[in-house]
Amino acid sequence: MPTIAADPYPFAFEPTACALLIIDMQRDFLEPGGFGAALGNDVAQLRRAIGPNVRLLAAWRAAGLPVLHTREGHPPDLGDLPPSKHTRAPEGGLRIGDAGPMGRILVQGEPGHALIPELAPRPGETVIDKPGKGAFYATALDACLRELGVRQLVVTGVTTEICVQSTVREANDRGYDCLVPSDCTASYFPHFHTAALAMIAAQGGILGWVTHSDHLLPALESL
Ligand code: TIU
Repeated sequence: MPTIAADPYPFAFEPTACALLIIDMQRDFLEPGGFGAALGNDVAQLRRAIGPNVRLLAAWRAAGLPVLHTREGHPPDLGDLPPSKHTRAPEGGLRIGDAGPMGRILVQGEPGHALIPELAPRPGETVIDKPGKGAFYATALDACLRELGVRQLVVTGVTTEICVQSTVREANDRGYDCLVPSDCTASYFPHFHTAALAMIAAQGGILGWVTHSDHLLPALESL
């Protein structure tokens, strides 16, 4: 069984029980003119995770291991959008459901809701639509992973301290071992990125393990 160098200690990678879970690499978060930019954020901070995700995804596909993608968003009637999530936005800025430069913000089917073309899912890869920050809340993700026999997750995507960390926390509570490659995740706020990764690996790996894709790629290539 390959071992991956990680914090707080090496991760015992079980390829037959491990899936790649790519969180919310959507145009609304990563492209200029999307939701993230409308909130005043610098999307360049997130875009640095694209290249490392492209390389990891290619290696993961070549190894024939399961890939799941998530998208944060809501149906056009915003039926699963809690008022609390709708109203809590920077004053005067765009809100979920409003018309933005890439269609209605975070609404399913709109251009901005789509995954970025660099990481477009392939047929056979699962895409989970999620209304919340964590990918397990109000989705079939847990059932899907159990069906696949998955016990370990490599979690990547954006943003480190919001949807990635929420998902790692939810997965950890459900008994999954999570490994997060630091270069494959990103935040609009670099200090939050650093802190969120530190929180995952702290206290003996209280939420999971943190690595770099440079440690993961050779293990995939050796399969
Ligand atoms: N996917 C995700 O992290 N959703 C967010 O809204 N993140 C922010 O950092 N705003």
